[in-house]
Amino acid sequence: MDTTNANTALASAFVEELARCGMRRAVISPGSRSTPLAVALLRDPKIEVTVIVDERSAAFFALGAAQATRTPVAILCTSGTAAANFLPALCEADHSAVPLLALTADRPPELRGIGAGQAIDQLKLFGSSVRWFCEVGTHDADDDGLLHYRTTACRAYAMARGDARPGPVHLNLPWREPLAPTPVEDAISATDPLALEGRGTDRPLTAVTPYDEEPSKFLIEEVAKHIGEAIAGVIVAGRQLDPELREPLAHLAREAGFPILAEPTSQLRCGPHDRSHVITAYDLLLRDEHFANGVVPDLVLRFGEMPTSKPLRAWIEGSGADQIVVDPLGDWNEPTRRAAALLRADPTELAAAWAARLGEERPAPERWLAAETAASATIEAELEAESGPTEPGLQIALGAAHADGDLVYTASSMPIRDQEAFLPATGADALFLSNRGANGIDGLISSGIGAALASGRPTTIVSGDLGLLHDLGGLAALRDVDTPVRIVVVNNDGGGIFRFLPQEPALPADEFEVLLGTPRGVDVQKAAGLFDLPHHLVDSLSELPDALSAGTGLIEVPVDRRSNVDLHRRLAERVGAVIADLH
Ligand SMILES: Cc1ncc(C[n+]2csc(CCOP(=O)(O)OP(=O)(O)O)c2C)c(N)n1
Ligand SMILES: [Mg+2]
Repeated sequence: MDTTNANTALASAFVEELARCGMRRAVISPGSRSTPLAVALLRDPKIEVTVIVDERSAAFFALGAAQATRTPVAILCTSGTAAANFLPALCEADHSAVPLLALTADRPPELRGIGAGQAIDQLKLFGSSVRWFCEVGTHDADDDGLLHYRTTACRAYAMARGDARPGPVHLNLPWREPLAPTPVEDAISATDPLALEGRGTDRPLTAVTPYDEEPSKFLIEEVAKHIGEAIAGVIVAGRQLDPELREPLAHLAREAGFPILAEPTSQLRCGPHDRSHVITAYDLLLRDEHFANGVVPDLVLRFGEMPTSKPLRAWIEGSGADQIVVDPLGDWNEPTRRAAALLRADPTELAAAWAARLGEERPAPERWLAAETAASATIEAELEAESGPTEPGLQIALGAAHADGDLVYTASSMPIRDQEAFLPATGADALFLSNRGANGIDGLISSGIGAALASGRPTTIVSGDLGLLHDLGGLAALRDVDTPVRIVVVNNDGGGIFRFLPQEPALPADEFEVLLGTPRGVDVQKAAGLFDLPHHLVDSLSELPDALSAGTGLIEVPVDRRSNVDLHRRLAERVGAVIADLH
């Protein structure tokens, strides 16, 4: 990495990753704004550079080179009409599936649209002709900035190479002064070796395997070896929809001696499979520093999306463990930006193949399992002592009620977090769904009813009160559904989730309530009346089973969002104290 100044560092880290991914050729058209990248490309010994003045010709030249070698080729230009001249070649690359990386330098946001010259709107300039567009942004040469440039390079290369169809991608890269490699003292503030150096000379920060339905022998054997050698490996299972993954993953966990930290929407927490290695309480357990430090993993095998739990994310990020992500959908499902590999292969096949390769069953992860048992018992006892319904307690009560064949659709506010933290592992063969892609609170009622209709399953929708308000009209669709749809409304009169954020202590109480608490006094009974639906008020969680078995209707669970934060803290503390006694 070139540490002359922040721009040289970011640009050279970026180019370093492209080269480590396998890029060998770049075509540069001259310009000032593109200097940081031009210099980095020219100075990288693995990359052969050709300079062509006309950007249109440069892009077509690169197109020919990429087509002949079937390897991504980068094209770099300065800002303004220079970038627009890439379009014809990118159209051709799109239609003929040729991998090109269009790198357009740009002015930073403060110099756009103010008559500063040579600045056109370059955002999504090539429209649907590119497989991926990314406004890379302006960054300091700190850990976050460098990891972002490195990971963006790996991702762009993988996107151009294609899964399965290669094609062009567009990265827009704004640069601030100095554009020349003039030395600036203390410009590099990064300290993390992964940000500074990446993964070493020949390996990209994140290697991406090409999609392969039948995982290759190499992939199976290499990773199985890695699993076999790991001393403190864990499996992390996040949202994915296929119940077929349960058996092979449970088998793999047993063979490897790894716990499965299972988010409910992974379908691994509940079901008839072997749940002996399933951990449900990881969110509370990992809030305890002593426990978290005692189980630092050396290998993380991740299936499905990254779970929501903040302590889990921080623990993975801080562990320095090799993280292998099975990501068959061709996404970039990697918010830590530290994964060693993204494997594009069928998760069920991979888990089964790895389990079969491992041979002897390894001892169970006793530390995790003992903590899980202690934590679950503690949480249950603490909640039983509560007089009225609570949000965590509701998840335990729901867990006892979920039955084989049920569908559970959970809101993206507190309910999904409480479900992750508190839903016990049970044998119920239920399907857990959520709208966690974009995390909106809109449309939950409609999505849940749509899922009920299409699946024919008895359904439980768990909504917040504002979530209900947002999609009140969605209740009208219930008239088309024959199976029971129980809509549990966690009524804490406002956005309970916001009380967990730093805004709560930072804002005066009245401002917090106006802007974030937003109590709306939703009358759930009247909402039910509007659609001629039964309404059940659950004053005690012991009434929940009856309300659920009454069939379609709104089940209102009144809770207090103010005391909820304290309850969460108390539960974490109690769990911390109990597991401390285990050591
Ligand atoms: C469409 C949309 N608007 C706004 C938000 C921001 N937001 C996240 S949670 C939340 C409050 C949700 O309140 P409620 O449904 O009552 O759930 P609770 O937080 O009380 O669990 C809001 C407004 C969002 N995620 N989606
Ligand atoms: Mg609410």
